[in-house]
Amino acid sequence: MTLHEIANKILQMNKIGITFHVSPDGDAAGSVLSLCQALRKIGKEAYMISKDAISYNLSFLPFSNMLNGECVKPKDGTDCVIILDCGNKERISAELDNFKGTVINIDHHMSNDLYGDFNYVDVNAAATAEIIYELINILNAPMDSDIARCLYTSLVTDTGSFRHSNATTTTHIIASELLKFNISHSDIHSNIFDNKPYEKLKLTGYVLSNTELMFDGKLAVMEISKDILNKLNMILDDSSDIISQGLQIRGVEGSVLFREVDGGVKVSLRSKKYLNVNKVASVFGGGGHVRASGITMKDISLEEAKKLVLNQIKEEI
Ligand SMILES: [Mn+2]
Repeated sequence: MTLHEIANKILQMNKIGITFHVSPDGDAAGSVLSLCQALRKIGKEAYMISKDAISYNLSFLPFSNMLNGECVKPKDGTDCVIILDCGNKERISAELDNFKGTVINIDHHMSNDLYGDFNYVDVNAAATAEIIYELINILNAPMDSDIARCLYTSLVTDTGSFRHSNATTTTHIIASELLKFNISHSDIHSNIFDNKPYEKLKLTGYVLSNTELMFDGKLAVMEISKDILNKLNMILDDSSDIISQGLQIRGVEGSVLFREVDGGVKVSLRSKKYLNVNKVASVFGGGGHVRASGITMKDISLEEAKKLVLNQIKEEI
């Protein structure tokens, strides 16, 4: 299905719920917030569904206070739910079991399992927000600075401030179009990145000083146990900034972070140039992108998870 066809489907709907993946990152939040505003501008009864409240560093985004974790399922009379930036059904941040309306899935994850009635997945888009920018244009919804700030935030977060290899000419062209709406890219950057709790820096220091190098220095291995989080008395919502620091080491191709959670281990994977971390993750039922992927492993210890995943990386690196 083309994006024009998706746009035509949306135009046929009136009451529209929009959601994303659980634990929304900048791309998920920015995409949902911008599409919701755009749909309201063309007269749709659009609203957002989210099981989580938005994280602190994204709370500067316009209308983000409406993402408070209170609306967790479609409201009565909803024609359609649009799911953004979410690769699989299990991660959708909405209860859709009793929903009889249309489900539209718009995403850029390679591992997307096409769970929607209508699906649009563009793996070449650096962020889902790139697709949403185009969709907003097709829908003829007027762009404004609020929408532009949300979309720009998505681009910044999913491209690591335009430095990952996923950032294309298109990404930069869209960014420059958004900047025409008089938004401050510097303020956006500060809000996202210079906004960490003190404990987060302490944790980062701890994780970094315990990072190990494996496979001739090509892989940085990090871990976060429940123990250390308890010691620092903190709840960790996002560890993507920690894992990416592993890639700063000279000669390193990949970085992996094992994090102990209730009922198992979460594994994050990043790479620089050739290691296909999506391939590694898919072996364990995870996925994402070629340079950034994740796995959730249930009923397993930190040590067991490390053994299994590191063995798989050894094959690929
Ligand atoms: Mn994304």
